[in-house]
Amino acid sequence: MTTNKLQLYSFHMSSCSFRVRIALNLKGLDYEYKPVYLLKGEQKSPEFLKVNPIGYVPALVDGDIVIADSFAIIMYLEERYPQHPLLPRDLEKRAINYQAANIVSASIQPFLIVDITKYIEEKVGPDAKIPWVKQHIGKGFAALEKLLKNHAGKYATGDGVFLADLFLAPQIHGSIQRFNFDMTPYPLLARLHEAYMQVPAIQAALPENQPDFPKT
Ligand SMILES: N[C@@H](CCC(=O)N[C@@H](CS)C(=O)NCC(=O)O)C(=O)O
Repeated sequence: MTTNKLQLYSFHMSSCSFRVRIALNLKGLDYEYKPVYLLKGEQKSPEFLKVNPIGYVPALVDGDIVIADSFAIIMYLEERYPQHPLLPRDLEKRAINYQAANIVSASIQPFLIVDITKYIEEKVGPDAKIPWVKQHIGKGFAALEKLLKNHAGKYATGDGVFLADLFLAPQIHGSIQRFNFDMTPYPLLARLHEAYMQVPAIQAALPENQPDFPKT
């Protein structure tokens, strides 16, 4: 049976799911939260692989439409539910949003997923994981700091919350929370982080505010 309510397959700690949760909140879209407990390997279950064959969260179900990958989901939401546009009208700023989002989603986050960090720990050594993680976050953050210098306002590309912010907020938050990452060399990103923590749509999307966040 198909339901009209949107469904989001998500894990509270997943930064990729966090991006989509922010988009849904900004657009005021109600959704059913379908938890996929990554630490128990539920993303590799036969049922979930039917939803997303690569076994990653997030995935969105909208009626008969099933979409996985946070970028694809956010662009779908943007076109299907145009309220609170996630892209500025200015073409240059729009492109900067794509660039910043892709630095996070292609050049930082993939290096931090459990399969990769486990491989580094096993093949290179147990002490290699944290330097590996910090090197990739630092490389991406240094680029973002330079890229956004001439574009930022209150948020990454002006005074509105746009696509770049949906990718930056979870990445900065997770880097600080999970890896105790020092933001001192990245003053612009540190300032954006402070601003993000005041945005209700981002607060509601934080890991600790999700139904699958552990109670104890
Ligand atoms: N490009 C994908 C990446 C998805 C992804 O890497 N998801 C992570 C959580 S942020 C995941 O499901 N990891 C499970 C695993 O590594 O087994 C997206 O943006 O949605």
